[in-house]
Amino acid sequence: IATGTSLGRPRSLPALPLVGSLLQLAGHPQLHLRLWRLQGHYGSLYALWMGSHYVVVVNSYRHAREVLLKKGKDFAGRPRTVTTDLLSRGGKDIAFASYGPLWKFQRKLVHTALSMFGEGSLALERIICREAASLCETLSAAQDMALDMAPELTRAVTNVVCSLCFNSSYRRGDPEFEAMLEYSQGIVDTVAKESLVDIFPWLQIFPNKDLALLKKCLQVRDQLLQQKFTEHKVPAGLGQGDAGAGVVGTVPRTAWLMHVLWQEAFCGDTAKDLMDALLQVRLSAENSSLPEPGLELTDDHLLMTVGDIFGAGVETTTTVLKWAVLYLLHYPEIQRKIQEEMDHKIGLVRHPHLSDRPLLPYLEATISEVLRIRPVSPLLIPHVSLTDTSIGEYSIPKGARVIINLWSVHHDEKEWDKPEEFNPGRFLDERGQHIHSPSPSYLPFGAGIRVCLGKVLAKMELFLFLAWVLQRFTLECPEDQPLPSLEGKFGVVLQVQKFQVKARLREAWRAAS
Ligand code: HEM
Ligand code: PLO
Repeated sequence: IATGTSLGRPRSLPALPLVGSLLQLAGHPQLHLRLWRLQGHYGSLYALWMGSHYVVVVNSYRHAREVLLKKGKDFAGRPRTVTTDLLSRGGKDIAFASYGPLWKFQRKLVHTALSMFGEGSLALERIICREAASLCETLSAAQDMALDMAPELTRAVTNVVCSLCFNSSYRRGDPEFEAMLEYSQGIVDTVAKESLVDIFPWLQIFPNKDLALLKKCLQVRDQLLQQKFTEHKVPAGLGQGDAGAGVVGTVPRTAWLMHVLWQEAFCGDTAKDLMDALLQVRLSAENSSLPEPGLELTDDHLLMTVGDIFGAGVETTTTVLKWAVLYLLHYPEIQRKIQEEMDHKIGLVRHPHLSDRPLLPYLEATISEVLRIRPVSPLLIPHVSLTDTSIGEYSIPKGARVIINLWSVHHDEKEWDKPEEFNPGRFLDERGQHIHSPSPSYLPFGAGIRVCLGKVLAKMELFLFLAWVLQRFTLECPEDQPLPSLEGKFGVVLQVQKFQVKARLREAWRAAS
């Protein structure tokens, strides 16, 4: 025990040999809710066994903060599971890779690329607005008809990450886009479900429907990624400059590589997108006289990294947009309030810009409330302790899997007034002006060294897409249909059940145009 004192272990659910605590969890498809309710009996921090894996479940903000922020490095590992290993070719991506120099390097590269390509830049705003305009066109064309907005929202969001990763985009009905929709759904349905294969890897030898579907979907995804990769392979000669040859000795290696990335990929104007940038960094690293041992980016690393950004970029933001639309159908008065704020602050003559964010606190508060009440990633991605350590007054052994139950953190009655109530106003000050969280128990993007890499991008998209749509349309539930369910479907993201919407052009917009 790291602390040197004799701390005890967290209370554990009963566990049987081989199956562990599976009996308490089996038959509960909504794992986040099951783990939330188990607090009643075991307290907010408890342990359980998934097969032979020791798992600690954290349900309070105080402990989540300790794991993610105070002892972030102790808990920066990721478990290896059968499904995520298939998805990431054995952890060669960012999200499912364990802590190590290569993971750090990949994360840093993507972070730099995202901040240089887009975040806060006009280029990215232009891309998002282009897609928002196209989304509004589609909604206009479907005037007053009941429409499943999901594929349209997905296409808009996909085109933003597609522009960012591959400098390309999809038209409506593009067969490649349809294939992507299908494989991505298959992956979301099967990956990281703590399914039986992940608990008992030896079950792989038996036929397993989920695993077969995952493998089929991954084949389609890999083909698509490979094709983009081949198209981007840097033509011979490009990026082979002598940048950095004299720098190596004086600057730490990683910093040197970042310098090369900066110089060649971004300032040199040769990298059009993330794929280009990653390829160029690798080329520069290979051409340096001293290749960094342990920092060798293979084709698989590049492919899986882009796959992560593409997958995360699409599934998370689209899911939040779907939740936002669903809540607006349930709370028309909140939708009206957002529209009044927009009419008042922006009007109907011009389109919303990113710089309007401070002018629209009620819209921002609504987005914050959607992220609280239906967290996209209700159990984050499991963390793993890299050393013997502790949480609160309990000792945690090296190798423990730590699940942060974000659902519990966002629905804690001690922190939130009526947590199941959808109330954007809770994020505003008394004058309804400033956006602030009334409780620190709010971590929609995680925190610390594993914090979401796409937070800034996601917030830009959520704001612009919702602002564009709500300036023009009122979203309603079709008259002949009941209000769709607000219950999520647990998985690697908390999914929304299919529903239809009627997008009615606003009278005010019609009159103004
Ligand atoms: C990780 C939330 C959008 C890329 C995460 C995590 C959460 C999260 C909770 C896990 C943190 C942890 O395990 O401790 C969200 C939400 C989003 C969103 C709520 C949208 C509203 C995006 C976008 C991208 C992205 C647009 C890509 C551009 C990633 C990556 C990781 C991650 C690469 C893994 C980080 C690591 O393990 O080091 N995100 N995310 N996310 N997110 Fe996001
Ligand atoms: C979504 C389906 C894609 O086809 C593959 C993919 C890659 C990265 C994953 C993402 C999926 C789901 C959401 C994840 C993301 C990495 C970070 C993000 C898990 C499986 C979150 C919310 O943590």
